[in-house]
Amino acid sequence: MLGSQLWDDFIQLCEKDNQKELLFSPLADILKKSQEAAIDPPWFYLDVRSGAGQWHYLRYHFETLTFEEVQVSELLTFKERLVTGQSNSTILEIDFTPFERDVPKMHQARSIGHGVEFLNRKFSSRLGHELNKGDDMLFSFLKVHGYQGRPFMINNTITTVDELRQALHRCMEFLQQQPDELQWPELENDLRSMGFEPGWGRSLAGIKTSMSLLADLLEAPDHQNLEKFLSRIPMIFNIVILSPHGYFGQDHVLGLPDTGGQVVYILDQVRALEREMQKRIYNQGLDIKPQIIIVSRLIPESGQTTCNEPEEHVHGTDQVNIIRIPFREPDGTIIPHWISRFEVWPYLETFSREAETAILARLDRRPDLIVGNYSDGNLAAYLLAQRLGVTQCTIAHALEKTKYLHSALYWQDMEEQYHFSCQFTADLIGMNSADFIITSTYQEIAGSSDVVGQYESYGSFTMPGLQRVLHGIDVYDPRFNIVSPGADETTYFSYTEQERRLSGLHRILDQLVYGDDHEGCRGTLKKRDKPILFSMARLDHIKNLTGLVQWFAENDRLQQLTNLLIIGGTINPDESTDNEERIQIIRMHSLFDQYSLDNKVRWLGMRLDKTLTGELYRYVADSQGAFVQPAFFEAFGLTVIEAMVSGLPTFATRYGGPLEIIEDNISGFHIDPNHADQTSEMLADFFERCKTDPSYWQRISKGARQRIKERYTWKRYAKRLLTLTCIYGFWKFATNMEREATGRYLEMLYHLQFRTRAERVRPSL
Ligand code: UDP
Ligand code: LCN
Repeated sequence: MLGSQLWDDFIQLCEKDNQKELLFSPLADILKKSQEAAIDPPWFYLDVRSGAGQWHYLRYHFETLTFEEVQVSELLTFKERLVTGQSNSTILEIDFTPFERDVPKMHQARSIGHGVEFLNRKFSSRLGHELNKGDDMLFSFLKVHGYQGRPFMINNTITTVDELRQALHRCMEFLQQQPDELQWPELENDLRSMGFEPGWGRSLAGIKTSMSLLADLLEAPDHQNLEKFLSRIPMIFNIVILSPHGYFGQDHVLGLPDTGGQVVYILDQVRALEREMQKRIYNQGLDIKPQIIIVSRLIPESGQTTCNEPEEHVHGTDQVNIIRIPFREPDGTIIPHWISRFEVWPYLETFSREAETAILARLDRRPDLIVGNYSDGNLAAYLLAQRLGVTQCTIAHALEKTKYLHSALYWQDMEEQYHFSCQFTADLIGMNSADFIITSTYQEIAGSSDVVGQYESYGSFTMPGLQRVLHGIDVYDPRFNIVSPGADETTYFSYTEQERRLSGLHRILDQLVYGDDHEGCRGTLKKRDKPILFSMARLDHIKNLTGLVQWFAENDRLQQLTNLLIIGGTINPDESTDNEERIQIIRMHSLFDQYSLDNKVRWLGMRLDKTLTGELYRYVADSQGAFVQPAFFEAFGLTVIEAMVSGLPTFATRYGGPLEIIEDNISGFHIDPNHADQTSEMLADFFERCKTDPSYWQRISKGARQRIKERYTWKRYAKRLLTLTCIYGFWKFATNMEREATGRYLEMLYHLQFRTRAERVRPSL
């Protein structure tokens, strides 16, 4: 029984029995915080979430009237019994607790997602306490850097920490006497004779800063200086990014099955990363061109896309390329067609081996960082990083576990379609092998006061008959770091920036929005003088675009006040290759028919290119309209930040990332997709208020733009990701964070559990 249902029943009971005071009792407190209940008389079990990542498991006996706290294994076993009907089934228990004894953990919920700050504080004090040992570590770390045989930072003439101290002192005195405009090439000979190699900086000021930071650290380590110094060391020249499953390309891919925000995210991410890497390398005084490789799947039958090409250069970059590797049958035959992300599991191992060969051939050295995306990319990243001994970063974008109700407990019922036995095991391996995990929001890790975080849901769960996870991941682990993405600033900018606006596109937009042609669209907007209520997404069930159409259809006031514009899917169900999408298309048509919406709603069943969508958000803002993101759950929500930065008041789901992106009634509004009437009234109230008080629209629009500018930019993202790579690289080197024992455990999990399950997956055509 879900916690929400338990709570509703409790309220009803209190009202029926006229015992309203019970609603304010400690019992009510516990029931309200219960995520689930499991009942099989005389036992009644509860799992109570008292805060982020804080769980208590309780059981009550109806006959003896006793309440007691139990171990999580007890609750999970009880649940298994309810599902399978079998008692005492023997099952694999997975528990990472014993491997985490030496890993420092945070204790405060507000520290979650700030792992690197915590590690820096924790270890820099340790560096200080362990006196010479800490200095030795820094010294040895400086010695390992170089590029293609050329050492950076210090050379072999400096052999001890004391010598390093003296050399720094001498060198800083020397630099003090040099003219400010000198740069590394002019100083190189002198500095080399003192034991220093390139990497300290290009300008004299830069070199001095790096040297004095190190001198201070050798004197007394402190966490801020440590972060500053480590992020100045030249360590990152090549990055590999893995995104195997979808159609990964630059044209005609958005909206195809399994291809959405992740592609947009990665393409913007690599551009920002390359710029930041180039800037850093230049400032370090080096002349090396960084490279980024995106590894995706080569799909021979890939329609209008370029996903059948083994290589593609990324527009607007110098050295970023997409390399595509095919999926193969065990006999080596290439699989020609697209395969759903739920069915890719048997192919990833050979994919990762072939990727390794291609990467090494291209770079001629090991990459400095491997980033996995989504469950499949993270598993492939694990295999690669393990073989190459490279720092591994995990990005989930969305974890499927919380998207499907009881997806672990009733996995067997969903296995044929979704293969969660593979996916959740891959997730456990990916997140536990990563050196660090990047998330877009806090929510993604640890949820909110009443919603469990996506990562948190891997804390403990059971998949009856397969595995009982007692401790899968801890949200207080310092691996977690919140680094939010941005919206591409060249495409998405405020409607007020008139001089940058693409007014040449307005004729096309007029036609798309108000035209009456029906090629690929349905419905016509008869009245032009109303604000546009706009939404755009893939036409998946979870995106709930049909829900929004229904709210609109059932609210006369909202219909009077606005025009509804929907972009998503295709209007012809026969054109869709995706089952879920087909169901949504049919539902959309039946809503149009049932509520006679053809004169009130415009549905564009097409994918618009990025330039056009960029201007469309602003075009909608010109009409003093708003954007709605009505999803039942949205992991992050790129459309939300795109709309906000364009200046559109945005109403977005309170389930997932948008709850954090938007500050309610300041930079937008939170809506609850499960309470249709309340939400549609809220929308109508907003437009009614704006009619009498246009400054209200302006206020929210300004708040939205400001929020994105302050928090969600790719520039900030790139700086943070590179800094994290340097710092985790250092701690991995300096401590036993390599987690050797965990590595061995993960290998068992991979070979004995994951592979066995993956072998059973037979992809459907
Ligand atoms: N998008 C687009 N054209 C469309 C539909 C979507 O360009 O017709 C883009 C949208 O602008 C956004 C991305 O696709 O950048 C969707 O990302 P989001 O995070 O909102 O959702 P996801 O599809 O990843 O679940
Ligand atoms: C996947 C999702 O479902 C979205 O919520 C994110 O915005 C997107 O990836 C990019 O991370």
